[in-house]
Amino acid sequence: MVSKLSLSALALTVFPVAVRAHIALWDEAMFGWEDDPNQSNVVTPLANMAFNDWWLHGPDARNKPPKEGKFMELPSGGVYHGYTSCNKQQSKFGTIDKEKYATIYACKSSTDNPADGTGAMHTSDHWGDPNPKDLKGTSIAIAYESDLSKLTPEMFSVISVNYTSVWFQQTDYHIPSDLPACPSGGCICMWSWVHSIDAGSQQIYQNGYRCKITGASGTRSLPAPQIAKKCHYPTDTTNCTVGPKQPHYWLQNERNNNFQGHYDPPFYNGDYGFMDGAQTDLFANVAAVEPVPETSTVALSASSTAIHQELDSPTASASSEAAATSTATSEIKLPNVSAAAPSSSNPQSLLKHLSPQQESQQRTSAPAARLPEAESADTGVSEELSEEDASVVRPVTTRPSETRRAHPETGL
Ligand SMILES: [Cu+2]
Repeated sequence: MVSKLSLSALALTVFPVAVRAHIALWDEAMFGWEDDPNQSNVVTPLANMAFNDWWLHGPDARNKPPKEGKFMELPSGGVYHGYTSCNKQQSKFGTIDKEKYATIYACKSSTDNPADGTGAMHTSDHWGDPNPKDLKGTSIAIAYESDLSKLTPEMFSVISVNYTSVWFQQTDYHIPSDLPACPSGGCICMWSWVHSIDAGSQQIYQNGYRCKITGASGTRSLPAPQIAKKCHYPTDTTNCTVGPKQPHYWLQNERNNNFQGHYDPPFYNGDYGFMDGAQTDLFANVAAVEPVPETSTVALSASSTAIHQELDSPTASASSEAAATSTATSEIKLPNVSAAAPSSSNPQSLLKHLSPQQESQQRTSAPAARLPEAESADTGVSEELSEEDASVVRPVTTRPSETRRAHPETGL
């Protein structure tokens, strides 16, 4: 009896929380959204589950698609203002002011003890702390697929991370500016959270949403996302996965992509190469072979015209800027320029006039030599220059094939 009591007391000391309180990102475009303003069924954590049960929060959620026309709207280059809370009432969708404005934090206390609130947020930090240290971050990931039945976990790329969440009820997610538009039926997005080991059971949180990128101006498709490897961004990026990274699928019975132990959870922070805010490395592996890093159509047209100009007349580079300026407003698109280049001036024959040394200089400095590589970059054919340039951009290159770790049991 005595030992039972002291065990309970110990348990209360370690986990001062009703472990029932959990969190979701509330948005009407959520799979599983219900009209009930007290909804809290989609906040439950996921651990040790079959794939069908954890994937996008299970069949109950997946079978309740958002209403027609509802999208989580992610503004290109802007900020998505999310609501992360224990209960829908404690968000902008709440109908009872006492609940809605109970606290600025993600969860209100269910007792007189304020620690019950922070406990529900699975952190050892306390309300009012201006510098919380035990928050491990949440993420928004995107898949360019409208059809849920065609969707797989491997299609999701994390595009935004907030290191200091879950903490406040209102959580901002900065959206990259180089994302392409979604198909007409929208994309599917995912909110994910893996919390500190200091306050509660080990688990992941995951919800799905129909979403779209508003004001999208990106023209390139996202490269295939890779598994996020453990590393030390930004102090030592040697082992970091660069480019789009998949969310963490962890601690389930099936389809994990991370096999860290129970007490070494994968987080959405620098421990796995994620930046705080918009993920700006999405095209890092292809940017080196693209002629223009800018996303605007005008800039793209201007520069590719400049390249074209140099191809036609290698000595006329001084005038290329003027040429670019004068044609900047025309709607010349890169594919057109690329297609026209070989017929009017073959870049390969241009290179033949150069000595090997000149050629290597040309290849690393002049846009003329990059054009053919840029063309093939779209089809993933280019090998030579992409390797060279990738090593210039980031000293340690991780080739996609090396980032996958086989499942220890299935070998897949
Ligand atoms: Cu919880």
